[in-house]
Amino acid sequence: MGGDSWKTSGTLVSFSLGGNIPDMTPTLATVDAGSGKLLLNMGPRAGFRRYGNTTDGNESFAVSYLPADVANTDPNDDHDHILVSALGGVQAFDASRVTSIYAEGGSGNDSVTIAKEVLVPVEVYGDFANGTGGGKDVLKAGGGPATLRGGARRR
Ligand SMILES: [Ca+2]
Ligand SMILES: [Ca+2]
Repeated sequence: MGGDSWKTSGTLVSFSLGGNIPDMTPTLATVDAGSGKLLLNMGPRAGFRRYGNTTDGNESFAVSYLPADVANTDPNDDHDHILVSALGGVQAFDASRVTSIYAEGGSGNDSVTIAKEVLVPVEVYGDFANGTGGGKDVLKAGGGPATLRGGARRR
């Protein structure tokens, strides 16, 4: 009897909760399935981050390019990726699915930096696309066609 109950408790201790812990990582951007537009989850889309800070305040987003690496054995990096960095995290998107990048900084002092290696068209607003909102925004375009609007400082 005593031996059986000891075994039961041992099984419980080794039971893994790994698969049951929900992913609480903020969603930094979303690819629109129809248009292939990569929508940065900032400004009016801050709520789409879902976890962590979901407020449209001072936001800083950076978009960079990660070329494919076929030399190693990891199949996950065998194609090019667009990387979105914000809020201390990084998320990778299959570059072949991204046709353009869109962001509205909304309220607050926002920063959006698109690396020069990113060649898809970019449309970025420091505030809201309709011209409302405010803050000192810093926008930097990538290597492709760019529309940058708004903010006290524009680059
Ligand atoms: Ca903002
Ligand atoms: Ca702003």
